Formats: sequence, C-alpha cells, structure tokens
Amino acid sequence: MYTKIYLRLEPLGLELVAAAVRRAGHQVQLIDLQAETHKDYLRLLEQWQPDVVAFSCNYLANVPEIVDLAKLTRARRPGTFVFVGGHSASFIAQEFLEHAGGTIDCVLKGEGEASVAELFEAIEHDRRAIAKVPGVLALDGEGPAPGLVDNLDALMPARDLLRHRRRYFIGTLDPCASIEFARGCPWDCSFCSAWTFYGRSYRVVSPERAVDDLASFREPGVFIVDDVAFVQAKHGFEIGEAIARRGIRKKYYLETRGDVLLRNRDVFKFWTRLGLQYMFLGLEAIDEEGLRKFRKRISLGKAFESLEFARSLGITVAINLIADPEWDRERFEVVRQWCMEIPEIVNISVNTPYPGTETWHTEARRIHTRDYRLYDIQHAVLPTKLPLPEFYAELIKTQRVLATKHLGWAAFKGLISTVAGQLARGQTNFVRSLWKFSSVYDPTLMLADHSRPVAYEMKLPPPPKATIDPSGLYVLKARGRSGRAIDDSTEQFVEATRMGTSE
Ligand code: B12
Ligand code: SF4
Repeated sequence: MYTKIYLRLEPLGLELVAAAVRRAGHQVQLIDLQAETHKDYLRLLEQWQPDVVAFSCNYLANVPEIVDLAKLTRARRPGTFVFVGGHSASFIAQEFLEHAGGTIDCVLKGEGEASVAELFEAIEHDRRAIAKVPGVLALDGEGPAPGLVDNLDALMPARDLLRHRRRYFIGTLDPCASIEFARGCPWDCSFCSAWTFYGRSYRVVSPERAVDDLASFREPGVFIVDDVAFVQAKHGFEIGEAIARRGIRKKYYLETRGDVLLRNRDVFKFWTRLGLQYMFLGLEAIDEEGLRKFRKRISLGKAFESLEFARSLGITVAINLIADPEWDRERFEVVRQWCMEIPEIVNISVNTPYPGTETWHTEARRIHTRDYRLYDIQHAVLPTKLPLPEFYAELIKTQRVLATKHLGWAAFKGLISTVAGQLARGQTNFVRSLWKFSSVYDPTLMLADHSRPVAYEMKLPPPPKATIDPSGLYVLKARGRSGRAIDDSTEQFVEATRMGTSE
C-alpha cells in the first residue's frame, strides 16, 4: 500500500544477483513487477524463452503472487528451471516449496551473489549438484549453510538491466536511484529481521566503490538503503569526502537511529552540505513503555533530543510510530494530537510479527490471519482490542491527519517550483502521489482484504516462548565480533544501546 503512494524504489538486491549471473557468462533480463504488470512478465517469458526464471521475495506479503507466477511459468514453459531468493524467502524456504507444489525447483537462501553462479553451473551441467550448493533448499535435498559475501566491493549492481528507471521515486526525490553503503545491522531489535538475516554482521562498502557506483547513474535523487546510516562516523566522512572530491551533487534520503544521530552529529551535518534532504528516524514509540516493548534502549529524552537535533539540520525529517493492535480510541487520539504538534512527517505502521524475528516466537498473542498478503505492516494480523472495523477506522483517521499535513494542496503550494521542475523533465511520480491517499487508504477496503479467499496459508508460529536463542533464527552464520566492521568504541556503544541476548 505504502509503495502505491509514497515511493517506488529500484530492486537493488535483484540487480546484484543479476550482475553475478551475468559475470558468470549468462544472458540476463530483469523485470520489476512494482513497475510492470504480470502481462508484461508473461510476454517477456513468451518472447525470450529463458532457461531459468528467478524471483526475488524480500517481502512476505508477496509470497502468494510469486507462487502463482511460478505456477503460470511452469504451465507455459515446463522445462524452465524456477527458483526464488531474497529476505523473506530465506526464512520460509520449506513453506515456499510446499505452496508451489513442485513448480519452484529450489529456494536459494541468503545473499544471492554468493552462490548464484554455482547454482547456474549445476543447473547447466549437473542437476544432481543443485542440492549441494550453499544456501539451496531443493525438492530433493539441502545444501550447506549459505556463506557471506566476503567483499561487497566485488560487484556493481546491474542497473542497466532495469527497463523503466524513471519510475523510481521517494517523495520529492523523483526520479531516485538506490545505493548501498553498508550491509547488516549490529543491533538486535526484537521485531526486526534485518539482523537475524545477516547473523548480526555489519560490512561496509569502500568509499571508492561507493562513489564509483554513485557516479555511474544519472538520477539526481539517491535512497541510501542501509538499515542504519553512518553507524560509524569515519565511514560516513570518508564517503562524503570522496563525493566532495569528485564534485558529485545529488539529493539524499537515509534512515538512521536517534542515538546514532546524536553520537555522530558531525557526519550528519557534513552530509546536509552534500545534499542530504530527507532523514527517516526509527523512533517507534512516544512513550517509555512502548520503547521498551520494541527493545529500543533509548530513553524518551534521548529520542526527543535526536528529533530536536534532526530539526536543527534544516532537512525534512520523517519518523515511524508502531501502532499496537491493543490501542484503543484514546490512544489513537493522543497520538494524533502529538503528531500534529510536531513538524515532522509521521508514518504509522502496525505491529506485525514476522517469521525470522524474535517476536514471531515470543509474541503471546496469536495471529488471527494466515494470509501472507496482510503482512505488510499496514494491516492488523494480531487480535485488536477495538473491534477490527473500529481499529481500521481509527488507524486511517490517524493516517489521514498525518498525510494531510504533508500531502494535498497545502503541501503542493509549498512545492510548486520543485513540481514544475519535475514536470519539465517529464517526471510525474511525485505529483500523482499527492492525491492518491483516499483511493488506497480506506477502512472498508482494508477490512475487505481480510475476507479474500486465502489460497496459501502461512505456517503458524510455534507455541510462544518467553525467550529464544536468536542464533537459531540466523540465515547467515554469525561471525561474532569479527563479522562487524566497526571500531571498538562503536561496538561498546552498540552493546550499551541494544538489549538483546544474542552473541
Ligand atoms: C530498502 C528497503 C526498502 C525499500 C525497498 C526497495 C526495493 N524496491 O527493494 C522500501 C523503502 C520501498 C521498502 C518498503 C517496505 N519494506 Co523494506 N526494507 C528495505 C531494507 C532496509 C533494505 C533492503 C535492501 O535494499 N538491501 C540491500 C540489498 C542489496 O539486499 P536485498 O534486497 O536483501 O537482496 C539480497 C538478498 O535478499 C538476496 N536476494 C534478493 N533478491 C533475490 C533474488 C534471488 C533470485 C536470489 C537468489 C537472491 C536474492 O540477495 C541480495 C544480494 O545480497 C530491508 C532491511 C534489510 N536489511 O534487508 C527492509 C525490509 C526488507 N522491509 C521490510 C518491510 C516490512 C517493508 C514494508 C512492508 C514497509 C512498509 N509498509 O512501508 C514495505 C514493503 C514494500 C513492498 N515492495 O512491498 C522488512 C521485511 C519484512 C518481511 N519479512 O516482509 C525489512 C526486512 C525491514 C525490517 N527491518 O523488518 N523497504
Ligand atoms: S536498529 Fe533495530 S530496527 Fe533498525 S535495522 Fe537494526 S535491528 Fe532492525
């Protein structure tokens, strides 16, 4: 839903996998179904007749769509090898294969670049070797655990393979490309799977490679995909200085934590000079209890201090709050009032346990739907305290209040020159987003989503436990301290601000 209005971004992970396959000597085409339709996909399948089709599944909500497409692919081209990779696919690989009933040959877990070439080698020359490739879960066997990419500098994303680069944008950054400066996260928030996927590792791209990548595309807007930008100030400064030396002028969007922002104030200040325009701060809650619940060991005072500092940078700041299905009318009202008092853009997501997170195992409330499509952090998948229609009515009322702060006529008037420039360049993604809210966010539609027939049911979480061993959740094996490219003082800072029990 979110991507229908506010943003659409390039599939960077898939571009990296495509680059690895191409480097291994194969021909590759890439189709992004955020920007094209199923019809386009089927046409490409028909015209190009590929030997292999690979789907990227980062989002749990996309599982049914991918299973259906795999079935269509198998029906039209029975000899084509079909496989899936990506963040969510890695956590539910077995389940995926079962839903597909033989139309998906394997799931390749973990970082695709690491072993996709080996998988292609096996597909081409020795199909019995498929189930021996690291990270593979096939119908007839499982390979060893997936390995980590040793050097993030080794590959450049195959950006040239995207067929509609002008369709990517976020807010006024239209068009917008994406870039990766670092991968993984050293923290361990209970609701998040970013760290469990990467085994709490954290690797960085070298400043030279980062700037070569940046200089390789024309888009003036840049979305930095790192989970927490500039965990280590030195790395942020080095990239920034390299950008300044090359005279690159672009506008940037990044996401970070409030405590990192306060610790590394200077690097964020420096980046505002380079063109940093939007910052997304993961605040998650506006009360101490809420912050504790989401295991953010940042006090409310610190959270608000970080907001103050972000404001002082003179850039657009967005924050996220997590609405709990336990919220009643009063709580929604308090949140609405608070949000109206602050100048920031506020995004509200709904507390959603995902496979691969700790809360998937510890959340005592039972999920009340097994429909993957509702796991988009906009729908309520846990039982709500208010009757569901009222919960959605309150949620959308809150979303609407927040959206009208920044969208619609008032916002448009303040942005006339930006919009005029975009229209002159033929860019209309942002302008169209300004009036889409009501057609997408509608309590009746959200409620109706719960009554759609469910073709593929999610596996239920195991019986809840008070605590679990997080290493059992990892997709990529933990390397402990040596897997984190941060200095000792940053490691200590992370230790002091995380609340987890993992290594
Ligand atoms: C950038 C980002 C976005 C961008 C998406 C850009 C895009 N089009 O891909 C935006 C802002 C749009 C976004 C939106 C959302 N996001 Co998001 N996002 C991320 C983030 C921070 C980084 C992803 C990234 O680009 N990483 C860098 C690239 C290089 O890695 P990658 O994409 O994972 O790809 C690697 C592997 O996954 C694998 N791989 C990927 N594809 C394939 C395909 C094959 C065939 C193979 C073999 C391997 C493979 O190999 C790649 C290279 O190593 C992740 C957190 C994370 N660290 O993973 C969350 C994350 C993926 N998002 C999440 C969520 C919840 C959402 C939203 C639902 C939130 C919302 N309501 O707004 C939406 C949904 C959007 C949608 N399309 O449906 C959750 C996923 C939860 C889940 N299990 O479904 C994550 C894990 C965040 C979290 N902390 O929980 N997101
Ligand atoms: S800081 Fe927490 S929420 Fe953010 S990416 Fe890391 S583990 Fe996830």
